[in-house]
Amino acid sequence: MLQPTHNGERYELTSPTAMPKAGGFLWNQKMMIQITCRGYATAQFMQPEPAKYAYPPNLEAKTFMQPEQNYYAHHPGRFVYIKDEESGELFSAPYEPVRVQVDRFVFSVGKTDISWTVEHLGIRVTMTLLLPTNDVAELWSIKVTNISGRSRKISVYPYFPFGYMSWMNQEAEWIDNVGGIVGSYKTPYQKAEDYPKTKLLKDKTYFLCETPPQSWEARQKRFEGEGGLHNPSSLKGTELSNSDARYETPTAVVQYRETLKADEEREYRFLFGPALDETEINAMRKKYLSKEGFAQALQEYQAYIVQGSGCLKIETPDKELDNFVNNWLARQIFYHGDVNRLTTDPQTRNYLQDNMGMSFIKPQVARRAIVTAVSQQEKNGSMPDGILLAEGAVLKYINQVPHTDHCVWLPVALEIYLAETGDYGILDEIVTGMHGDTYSVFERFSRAMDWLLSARDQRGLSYIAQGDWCDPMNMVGPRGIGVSGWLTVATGYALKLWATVCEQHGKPDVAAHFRKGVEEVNASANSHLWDGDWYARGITDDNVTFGIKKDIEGRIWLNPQAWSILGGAASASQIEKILPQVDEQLSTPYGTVMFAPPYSDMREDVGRVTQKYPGQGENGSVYNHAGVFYVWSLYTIGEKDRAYKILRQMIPGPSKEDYLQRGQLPVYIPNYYRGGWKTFPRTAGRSSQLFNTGTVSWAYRCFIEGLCGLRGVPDGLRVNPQLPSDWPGMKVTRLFRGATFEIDVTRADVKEVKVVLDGKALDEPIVKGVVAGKVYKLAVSVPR
Ligand code: CEZ
Repeated sequence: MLQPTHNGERYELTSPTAMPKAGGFLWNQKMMIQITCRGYATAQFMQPEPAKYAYPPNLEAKTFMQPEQNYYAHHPGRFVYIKDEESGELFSAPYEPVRVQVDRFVFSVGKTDISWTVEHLGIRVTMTLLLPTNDVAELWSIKVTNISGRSRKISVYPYFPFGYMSWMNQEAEWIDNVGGIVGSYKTPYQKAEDYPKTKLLKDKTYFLCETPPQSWEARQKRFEGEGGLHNPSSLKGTELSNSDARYETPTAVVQYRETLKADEEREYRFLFGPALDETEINAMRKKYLSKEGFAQALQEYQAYIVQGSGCLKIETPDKELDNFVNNWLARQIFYHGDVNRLTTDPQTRNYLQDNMGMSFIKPQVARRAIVTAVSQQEKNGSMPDGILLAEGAVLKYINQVPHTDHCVWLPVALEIYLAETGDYGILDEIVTGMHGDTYSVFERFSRAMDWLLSARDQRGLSYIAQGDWCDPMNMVGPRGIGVSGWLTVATGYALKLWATVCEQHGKPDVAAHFRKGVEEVNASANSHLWDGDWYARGITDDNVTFGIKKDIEGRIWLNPQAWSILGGAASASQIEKILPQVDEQLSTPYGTVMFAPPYSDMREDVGRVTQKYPGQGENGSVYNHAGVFYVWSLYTIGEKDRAYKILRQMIPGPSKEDYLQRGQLPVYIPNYYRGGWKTFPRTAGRSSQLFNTGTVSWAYRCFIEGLCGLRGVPDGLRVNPQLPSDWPGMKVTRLFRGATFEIDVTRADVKEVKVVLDGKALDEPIVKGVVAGKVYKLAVSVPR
């Protein structure tokens, strides 16, 4: 049903019904498309705000990408109908809209293309989607082969619906001059002051055909007739009606009537995308719509994706794991770091974490992001809710809700960047901010840490305002009194990380100041938040502590536990109490849930998070971002079996049951899997299908610095693999500061990790004086 092919470069799913929402995604710096095995697609491009060029047939609110998004017959998608002209039989590829059980179905997700092979009625249809690297367009090739062994008469009808483009003005028609169907519309607006912004929007969607078709249809109603999408009336005739759409829902369908000898094939190419005007459409046609144009685009796109290959290759006893880590994880990080989730105002915490992963892939990108972020620091040292990336961008949606955690992510991101590069020079960079103040990066970090220290109540606990890492925790502290247990211990962690950097940078006084801060913060956490076996999640405006034993719902939360381990609030004996509680109360076969039990109803002193469906999103799902913080905290204390178990659970598979339950291909980590394992076993484990998640930078770090234990220190690479107990060994190739490390890890009768470099045993497990360009061969022994 589902297997890796081509050395794990692709995953192939052979059923359109087993995991109906399973899909793949492609992107470039200007656009993104997510497409399911059945042909439904969600595409967005930047102009510079996210926009669409194919719409659903009804009015759609503008919103961020939705979890577990629903698909329905008229959902935007890319399809081909095939009609047997002799028998009148009909089917469609990939599967929708006709939904005929075909003889063979292969949905094949690659890193640089997505394709389908569908066989039915003796006809093979191959559809392949490519993206260009620097333009917004979809490059489709559709190949039709007669595999019936006899001569055939068929019609091929690519169907690319445009949807309801605008309630103000929309039309579509075939335009000879461009060789395709063009939908034109006006992006709706109401305020006069918005008019100038709409003037240069790409209010045309084109569907261009390399080969001129026999007939076409641009009006959705005319295409469907009374037969509907499953059996469109217009496909009954010999030709389509060549109709236009005049303030009627536009569409794009064309017909190729073919006579095919046995084994004969036809290949068609199409270009689908948005444009400003006909000149632009023709320029796109000229550039791409040919065999050579497609080949060239693919080559460029492959070169683009290769830049995101990452710095780690592993060979472990778990082949499926190797596949994911070696082929797919870095790609997902590259997507995040290179395009910032296709938004012009990423949340500050997302921006910093997405970019911190780039430290492993393209460190200069991480560097630039850290500097960009601090250049938008407020005058009082705090960080804004979002980072503005385009001219004219404004803070939108969730970024208009005050969250108090954004400063925490600065040293978190910096730590990884410094470990990877050793580039302490970044700290001395002078940055004039958008509010007109000038400080070095070092000073800006210190100011941010001082702000964290200042944003605490008389007990020393951190105010939450309308949210912390948990966006929808919006009603704990709206009156400015409530505090976050997580943010308190996270402040401890941030200060601790920063103090270490201060020491490394030769600033012992500043370090001492922040070390004292760490002690204070951790002491406050222990006096007010420790509940006997774990830490509370917070204290509300009305002084009610929650996330504690006496709560029936939201009793124990993962984040305060993970971060108290990281920040040092939790002592060894407290950790000994916490870990079994997490095992017992939070672990499920699909990962560790963010808290339990989920809330069944609104709790007005906690907020919107409690209104989400139990086990969905932040209301107690296996929220992988929270899970991966915990995994990293476990690696920092040598809890290798617990850590690995949860890390592995973030990846779908490899058993068939697991794939079916999660419903997702192992080509990315989603933001959550449903929780509620005890109450709703039927839906537990189901993937959100959302590949935007801060999880991946941390997950990569957990593999590199945790499992493989290959972590940068100022003077080199420290080696401390943390294999799960049942692994005999592993092989690793790690790129680090321009050098290549080839590492063979085996078990031996040693008390601690022993490293032999090019035949010579090292005194301590650190390879120093790393020379770029050099290959280091390490034999590493770990205790049995
Ligand atoms: O967004 C993420 C945020 O991007 O939720 C995380 C948060 O740390 C990330 O910065 C945890 O709250 O508003 C909502 O209710 C949404 O659920 C968002 O909070 C959530 C979505 O997953 C975004 O796709």
